[in-house]
Amino acid sequence: MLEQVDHLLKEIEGFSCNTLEEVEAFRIQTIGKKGSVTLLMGEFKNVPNEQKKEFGQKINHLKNTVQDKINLLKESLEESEVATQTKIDFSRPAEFTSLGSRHPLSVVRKEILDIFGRIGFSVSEGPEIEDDWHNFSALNFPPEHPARDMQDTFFIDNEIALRTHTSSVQVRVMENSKPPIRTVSPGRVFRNEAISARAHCIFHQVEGLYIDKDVSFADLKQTLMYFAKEMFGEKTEIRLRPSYFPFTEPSAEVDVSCLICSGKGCNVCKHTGFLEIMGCGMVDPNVLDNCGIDSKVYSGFAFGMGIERITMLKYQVNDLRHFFENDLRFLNQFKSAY
Ligand code: 2NL
Repeated sequence: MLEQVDHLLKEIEGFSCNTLEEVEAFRIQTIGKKGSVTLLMGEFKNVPNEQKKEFGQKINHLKNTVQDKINLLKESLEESEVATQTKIDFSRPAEFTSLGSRHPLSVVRKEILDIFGRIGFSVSEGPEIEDDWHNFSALNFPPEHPARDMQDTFFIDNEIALRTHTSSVQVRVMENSKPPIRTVSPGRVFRNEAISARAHCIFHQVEGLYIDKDVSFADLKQTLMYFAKEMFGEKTEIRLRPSYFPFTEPSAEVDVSCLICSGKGCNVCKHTGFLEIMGCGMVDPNVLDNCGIDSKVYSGFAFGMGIERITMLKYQVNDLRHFFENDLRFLNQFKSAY
C-alpha cells in the first residue's frame, strides 16, 4: 500500500499539460470522486495499524501535492490564455522609426561658416527685429533714400522693422568691438515680396565683414576666390562686375563659372558661362564712422550672400519654395549630406 502511494506521487510529480481541459481531466483522475488518490485514501481502513501513521502522512502529502500541482498549472495556463486573448504578438519586430536629417539650408550654412572659419572669421548673430539705425541709418541709407523702399520692408512701427539683411548684426559688432574684425553673420531676413519660384518673404543670409588697417580690394577678391573654390570646387573661377550698394564703395556683384558647363554656356547659366552668387564691396567710410571706427585709420570689405541661392546652385534646386514646404520627398534627398 505504501509503495502504491510512492508510485502515485512520482507519477503526479512528473505530470504536465498544455490546456485547462487537461488540468480538469487530471483533477478528476486523481482527486475526483473515483480518482486514484481518493480511492487510495479509502484504503486507509485496510492499512495495518502499525502502518497507519506513515500511510496517513504520505497520503496527506500526496493530496497536497496534487492540489498544488493543479493550482499551479491552472494559474500559468490562465495567464497565457489572457495573453493570447489580448492579441499582442510579443515576437513581432519593433516598428521602424526613420531618423531625421539636417535641412539643406542648415547643411549649406554650416559649410559656408566652416569655410570662413578656416581663415579666421568668427560667427556673430543678432536680433531679427531691428531698429531703423541698425538696419538702415548706420548703413548709409539717408532718410528718404529710395533704397529703403527698394527693400520693401516689413515695418512694425516707424522705428522698428524685421531686419532686411544681417548687416544689422555687423553694425552691432562694429559698435561693440575694436578692429581687427573678421566675422560672418548668418540669419533669417525678411522682405515684403510676393512668393514665387525665385523670391520669398523670408530667406537666409550670410554676410561677412573684415576690418583692419590697410584692407584692400585685392584682399576681398582673394578671400572670395578662396570661398568659391572651397564651396564649388578647385576649378571654379570668379568674376566681379561693378554694382551699387549704399553701404559699400566701390561695390560689385560676384559671379562663379557655371557649375554645369564650366563656362561653356548652358541653360542653367543662360549661355553666359557664369552664375551670380553674392554682392560685395569696400565698406563705405561713412558706415565705419557711424559705427565708431575711424575711417582714416581703418578700411574693410564686406559681402553678403543668400543661403537659398547658394544651395540652389550647388544642388540644382529649381524652385525656392521647396525649402519652406518640408516635403519629405525633397528633404530625404539630403540625407547623406552632413
Ligand atoms: C547681397 C549683397 C552685401 C554687404 C552685403 C555690408 C555690411 C556692413 C557694411 C557694409 Cl556692416 N556692407 N554687407 C556688403 C555688400 C553686399 O550683400 O546681395 N546680399 C544677398
